[in-house]
Amino acid sequence: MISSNDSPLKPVRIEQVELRRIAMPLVSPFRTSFGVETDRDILIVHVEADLDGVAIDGWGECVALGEPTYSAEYVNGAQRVMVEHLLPRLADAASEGIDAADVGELLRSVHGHPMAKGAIEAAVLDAQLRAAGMSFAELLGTDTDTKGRPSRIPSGVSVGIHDTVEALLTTVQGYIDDGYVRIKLKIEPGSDIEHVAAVRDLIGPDVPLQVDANTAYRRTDGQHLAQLDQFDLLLIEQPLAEEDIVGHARLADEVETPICLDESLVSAEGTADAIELGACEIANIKPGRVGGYLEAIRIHDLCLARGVPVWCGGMVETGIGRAANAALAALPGFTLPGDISASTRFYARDIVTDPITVVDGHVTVPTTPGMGFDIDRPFLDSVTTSVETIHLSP
Ligand code: SMG
Ligand code: MG
Repeated sequence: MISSNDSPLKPVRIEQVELRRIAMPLVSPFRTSFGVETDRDILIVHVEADLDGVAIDGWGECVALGEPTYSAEYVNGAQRVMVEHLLPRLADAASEGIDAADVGELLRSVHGHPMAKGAIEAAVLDAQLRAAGMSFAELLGTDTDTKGRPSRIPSGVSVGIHDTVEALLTTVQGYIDDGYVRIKLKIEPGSDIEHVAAVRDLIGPDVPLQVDANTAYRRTDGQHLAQLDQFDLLLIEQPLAEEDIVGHARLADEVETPICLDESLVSAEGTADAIELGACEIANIKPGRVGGYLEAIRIHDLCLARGVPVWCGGMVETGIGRAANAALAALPGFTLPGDISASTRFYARDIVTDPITVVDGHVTVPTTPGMGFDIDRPFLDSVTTSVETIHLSP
């Protein structure tokens, strides 16, 4: 679909790349088993491209967090690896013209750093799509549903760990009132069974509910986690360490609730292996975590072929990342609601002019040319804390 041979997109020459850091306070602290986020320090990749003499901008959001606590990547490291290792590898091709489908191969000799690579690929793809006047959803064929109506996707919300059950219930009730069709609770030892029981009691048996441990448990916690089976959860996300594929496979035998991997899945090959080993009954697909939207599509395709349900995860993105996630999540294998909540779930004001909104529990797939958003330049400038510019071609 998006290989360079049959792509409807033309390569773009890239003159320079601007690496912008922005400071975005969260509307409320977001606590997970690995820490608390109160403000995001986000790296935005802005490619300044040219197609047949016409200037085109392309934007990509790097999902690396401020500290290497979700995964090994972190925002300062992502920026350094872009400047010192990734962007120089694009320099030769940049003056001829780059196709997003070739970025992965051009950057392959650098080990790891999928979030940094994925942000560059997204910015190139955004520029190519804008040049073609085409939306990412149109490229994917997800702009309309089977009846030709604008596509929409169900919206789930991720709820942080709360100090008390009472506070958690107040927060969850607020999201139910906002119309979210699925609740995900962050859990950790000490904030799990009782919290999930109280939320299930609050929302009743029919609202889809799932939990995310962000690697907080150990192999020996199988019987403890099996207590969650009574709450009819959609899935348990990433209970064990990122590297512990065998542990997840054993847990999948011990616990009835399906085991879903997030942090462990960083490539299509690794996902196929985890599925084969019985460690991944459901897959959380995050384009940033796997090196970009194109690898995310490959993972979707292989999961669909193997009958493994997938859903689209979130990394507390701004409207840049969220818009593209919404277009991706309308692909047919995404049979579970994603962490694609409204922009206002995390941000008082977004850096795009058309932030994601949730209506009747759904998000309309954006069809703006490019990855699905337009930048609010004055507001982006006002939250920018630094700009590093790298010249790629004359
Ligand atoms: O973007 O809505 C969102 C947050 C979804 O819970 C979420 N993400 O492990 O799935 C996850 C976390 C990673 C980021 S936590 C700061
Ligand atoms: Mg997760």
